[in-house]
Parts: sequence; C-alpha cells; structure tokens
Amino acid sequence: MNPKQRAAEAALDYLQDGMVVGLGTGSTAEYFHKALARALTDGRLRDIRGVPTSRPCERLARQLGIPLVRLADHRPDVTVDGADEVTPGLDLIKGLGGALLWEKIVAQNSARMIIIVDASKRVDRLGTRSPLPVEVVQYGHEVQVSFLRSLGAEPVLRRFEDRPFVTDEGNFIYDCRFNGIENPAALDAAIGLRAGVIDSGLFLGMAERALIGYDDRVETMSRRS
Ligand code: A5P
Repeated sequence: MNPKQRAAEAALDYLQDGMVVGLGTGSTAEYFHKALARALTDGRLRDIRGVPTSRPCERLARQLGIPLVRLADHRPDVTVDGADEVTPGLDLIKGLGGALLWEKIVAQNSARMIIIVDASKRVDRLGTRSPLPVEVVQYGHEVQVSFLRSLGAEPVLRRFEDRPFVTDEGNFIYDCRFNGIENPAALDAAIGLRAGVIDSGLFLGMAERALIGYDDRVETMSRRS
C-alpha cells in the first residue's frame, strides 16, 4: 500500500456510525473516499453522510455511492482532507488542487479536522516546499500581483490547458512562492484585508490531528494546545 493510501485508510478509525464527514479534495482524499465507500459496503461503518469540498469530490463521492448532504443542513463531525505542507504545530498549506475555499469553509464548520498526507508534506516552516495558493476574483486580478509581491511572494497565475484555472466559485488562483513564510498569522491577516482577494491556502490552528503515511507505518501527530 502506498503512503497516501495508508494514511487515508487510517482515518477510518476516527469515524463512527451516523457521522457527517467533510470529504476533502485531492489524491490522498480520494483514497479516503474509496476506503470509506468500501467500509459502507462491507458494513464496517453505517449511516455516514458526506459534505463534499469541490465539484470533482462531489462527482467521485456520487460514483462511489457515498450519501451526500449540504453543509447548510449538516455540520460535519469531522473533516478528513489532504494538505500540501504540514508543520509540527499542524499549521497547513492547502489548495494545490484548487479547492481551498470550499475546503476551508467546510473545515471551519466541522467539529474536528484530520489531515492525511504522506511524509513528503512535512515541513518545519510553511512556504518552503509548496507555493501558497491565493484565490482572487477575476475582476482586476492583475493588480493583485504587486500586492502579493509586497507581502514577499513571487506570484504566478495558475493556468490549465492554456487558460487561467477557474475555481468552483469562478475565481482565479495565484500560486505564491515564498522563501519560507516568516509570520503566517500576519500574512493571513493581510490577505484577509485586501479587496478582491478571497482567501489563501493557509489553514492555521484548524487541524487537530495529522496522519502521516510512510511505506510501512502511519505516524499520528496531534496539535499542541
Ligand atoms: C486541494 O485543493 C488541496 O488542498 C489538496 O488537499 C492538497 O493539494 C493535497 O493534495 P494531494 O493529496 O493530491 O497531494
């Protein structure tokens, strides 16, 4: 079993019958959806309902037969999602899959958030391995380049098949390279104040636990309180 799948399957231990589960987006989350679908078929788990974090996730969950509900009607007991970087304090960068906004809305409205990653995602400092995705409205998006540079980033507009990548909410994404983010909380606050910038892939203080997959084991990290 590969490390992503190993971490994903370990997350089943945190589910109980009857739970509403936030379904993450990305390749590791897909392993989790498949494991969850198997557990529902073989009776290991019953009456689980999912809240998807992207359109692709919603499509896959439907194909797998995982019952879905709306976030507006059901707050998840737990969200299980992947990440692009995880620090020892369980701060995260997410969003290389383009779903950061729905992912953050679902995670903020879940009682718990469990992260599933392979060991390559571990970092001592955010912004050292992955760019930080920043979602912006399309109107005047070019003016955000100088703003993002003023924060210490080198932003690149994300493209897909020769066009700007468009998120599920119809926005664009700038992938922002930092040489390590010195003060993630200050960066998060600055991004939050800027008109036209919707949100970033900084998930600070949100994950309760991370399941780190290796070739032969899963390591559990819990947030220091
Ligand atoms: C999706 O928008 C992301 O936040 C993913 O959860 C993250 O990019 C991890 O993806 P993988 O599991 O594919 O590495």
